[in-house]
Amino acid sequence: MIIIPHINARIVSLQPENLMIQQNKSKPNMKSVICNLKIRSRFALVALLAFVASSAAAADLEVTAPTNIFTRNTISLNGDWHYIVDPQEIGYYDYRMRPTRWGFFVNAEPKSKSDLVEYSFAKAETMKVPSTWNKSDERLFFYEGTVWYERDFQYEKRDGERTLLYFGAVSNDARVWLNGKELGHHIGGFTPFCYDVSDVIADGNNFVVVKVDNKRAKENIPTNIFDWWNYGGIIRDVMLVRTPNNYIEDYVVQLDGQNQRLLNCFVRLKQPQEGVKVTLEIPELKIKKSLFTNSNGTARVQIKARPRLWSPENPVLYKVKLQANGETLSDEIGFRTIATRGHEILLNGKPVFLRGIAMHDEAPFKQGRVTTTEEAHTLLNWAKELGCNYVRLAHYPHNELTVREAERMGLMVWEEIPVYWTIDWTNNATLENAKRQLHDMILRDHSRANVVIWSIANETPHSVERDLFLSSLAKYARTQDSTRLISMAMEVTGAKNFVNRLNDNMHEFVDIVAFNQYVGWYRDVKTARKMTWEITYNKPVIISEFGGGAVYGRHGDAEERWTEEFQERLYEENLAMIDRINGVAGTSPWVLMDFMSPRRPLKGVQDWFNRKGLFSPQGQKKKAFYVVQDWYKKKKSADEQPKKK
Ligand code: GCB
Repeated sequence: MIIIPHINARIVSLQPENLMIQQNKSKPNMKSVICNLKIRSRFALVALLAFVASSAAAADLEVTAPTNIFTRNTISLNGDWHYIVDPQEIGYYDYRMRPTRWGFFVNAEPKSKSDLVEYSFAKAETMKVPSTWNKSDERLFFYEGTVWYERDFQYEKRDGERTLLYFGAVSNDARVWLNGKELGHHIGGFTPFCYDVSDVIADGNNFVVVKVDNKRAKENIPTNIFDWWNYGGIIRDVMLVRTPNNYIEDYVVQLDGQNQRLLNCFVRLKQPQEGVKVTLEIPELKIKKSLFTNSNGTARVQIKARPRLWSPENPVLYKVKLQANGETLSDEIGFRTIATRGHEILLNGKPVFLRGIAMHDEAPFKQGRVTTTEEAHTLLNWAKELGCNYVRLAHYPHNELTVREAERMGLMVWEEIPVYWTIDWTNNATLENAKRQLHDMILRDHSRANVVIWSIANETPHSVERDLFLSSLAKYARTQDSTRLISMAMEVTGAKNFVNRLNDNMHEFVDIVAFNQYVGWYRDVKTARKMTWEITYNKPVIISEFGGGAVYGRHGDAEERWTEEFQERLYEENLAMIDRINGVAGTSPWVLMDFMSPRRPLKGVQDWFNRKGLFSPQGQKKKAFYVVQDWYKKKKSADEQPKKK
């Protein structure tokens, strides 16, 4: 705020008429305010600028996004939103690059025929939300910058309720205003966020404005470089949520890790209110319990039960009902345990080989992000056809719909945050950003039985700073969820005489050592037969990536890059090699479907696609698909054989 009292008084007294009028004007803002107010002294000018800048800062109304959004009392705000492309951010900064009070979030319209307003949401084109702008407007295919979104809606306010405004994900940086009031600023393009708008939303007409920015930056998570398309936009669902005044913000109902006849249940209310009755029902297990919250607003209980266990062969889910303060939440929850023993991964106490495939959150046939269960189902069904019991959701949190669909289909899941390649390891804000993404991913999905691994990073260059950053993330992940396995995709170091070593200080912080290797693609395939592997850690090993590119329908001999035959041989050689690596408990070849990447410009071959898919973007199977499918058949029958203890 302004520090000089007499200036302050003057400006405040001027505010109602003069400043309000100016709200309608975009470009001339500071210049014309200054003329209108006839402020001549430099001192007064500085003070006015300070006032404007400070008033642009908003109270942060962000609240934790409640878990299981789909069961809540929601009103969808998906659909047509107006949008304005703003490469110079004129809707946010004035012509001196200071945040302006009269930005696009005001949603101005001229009040008289002489008024100058140089934008109009009402006249702007519309785009479907959720979507990516790169695939919705061909002019924005390569665009990295700011796009403004606006939508009007009607709302009926009810007494005794709260209203939340929920975003499934906005890539990558979002500022949100409701009826001209800034609600907050959210960074991180793949996790949900939410505002309590109870005091901002109006009974009747409302408008919401979102400034979305997908510019890359060194200190971001992900950072400046990454091998996938930098899709921008409101990429997941937008909803209003009606809740009781004090609602269930989070809950977990899961099988005890040590005792398969015990369920651990935890409920947390939004506010720390004591003595609130919470009812928990699992009708099929004949469970009906009343719990009462403590002074933290949380309740915990252990319940004896003998549920059938969730597994890929039998992905049984139980209907679970929770009630508190007049609100009923329903979920479908699976019960299972996940653990490791030496080199083995144990699902429900039994060793299991993770027959996986890595995949991006990219929609089949049309690209852009996955926005529907149907799209998720198509991709996951391809994974099932391949013989998978597991998918690696690389390299950032995918749509919640995908995780849920995978659970119904019996696919275990590795979830990951985009700590990818050359992160700004010494930047504290970067670490906080990574933690926040990890936190929000875990909070969103910790009731899903199929999520077995939280991954904290991918292919990061070794250094002391990186070790500090990643170990801090690993420890943090355990404080958020002690029941799942922690991993990360490491790299192997090649040595003389075809020896490969996995040598990573992070081994002690993870439960599973996973690594990516590209013998046959970035390294010569003919050497695969000679390779030996030294992995000395007594932990299960997952080969989190291997593979190579082929254009679907391009044929030739196995020596010719980009042919299906080349990729097919690469897989044959790799799988034979992997069979000789000690301790391998799972694989996720790279990758299910060709995906878009700006690092893949080769014309006539890549055309902006990373071609390492076993499927083309149109869902056609390349020859290598069948090689992996055969191998997984063998792995499956080996798993089904009785094991010697
Ligand atoms: C990797 C990365 C993955 C890339 C892949 C490739 O190691 O983890 O994101 O897309 O290699 O195709 O080079």
